[in-house]
Amino acid sequence: MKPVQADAAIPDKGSSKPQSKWLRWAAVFVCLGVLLGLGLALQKRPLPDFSAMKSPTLAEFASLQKPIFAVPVEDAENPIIAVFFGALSQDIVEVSVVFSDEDHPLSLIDVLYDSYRWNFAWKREADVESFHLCFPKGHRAGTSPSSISFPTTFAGVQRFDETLVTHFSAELPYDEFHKEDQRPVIYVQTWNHLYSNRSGGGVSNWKMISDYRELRGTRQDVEKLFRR
Ligand SMILES: [Ca+2]
Repeated sequence: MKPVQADAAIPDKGSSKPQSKWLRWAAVFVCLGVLLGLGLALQKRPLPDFSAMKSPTLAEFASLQKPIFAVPVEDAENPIIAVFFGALSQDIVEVSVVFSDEDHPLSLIDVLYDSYRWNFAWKREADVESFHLCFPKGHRAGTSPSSISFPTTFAGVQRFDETLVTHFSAELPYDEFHKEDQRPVIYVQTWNHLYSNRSGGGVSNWKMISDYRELRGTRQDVEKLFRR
């Protein structure tokens, strides 16, 4: 009679147990991570008191042809709450637009992304996106910019509801912008508020925002306000 080879015949129950155990633990950690994220998300920080801040009064800002913003009607829940103007040099004015929030097209990602921004990245739920009005060297007050520069805030041809958005950079001649009352029109093309000089992104309904709270400060100043 041939002897039974016990090792070969018995199913390897022992090796599957640790594997399922690890999977269970991984699931627990993922759930805890999500719950932590959601919990932290509830700790929204209040907005800085913009109403207590004074509007820019310096001559270089008074004569500025301030931009008009074209915003998608479908992004109406995230309005512009303030626009900061700050001189980076004699020839460059930085414009930082503060939106109340930004909403990713996928709701679950939006919740997690909001939490990440509030608690870890920028300490704010508001979205701030900046661009530069670039003037000719030695310009006088009232002169139009020669170009507008978008450092990592240019949308390119991306759609409003792009799920994975790329931050492009571009500097465009001032002539390539539409004007209304001699003011340049900046299109807010994507859900995370990247800009363009033309109507695009699959957006058909735009709302023109020409009156907004104007404040004085560079992007650096804005970030300091939120980190207080
Ligand atoms: Ca959001």
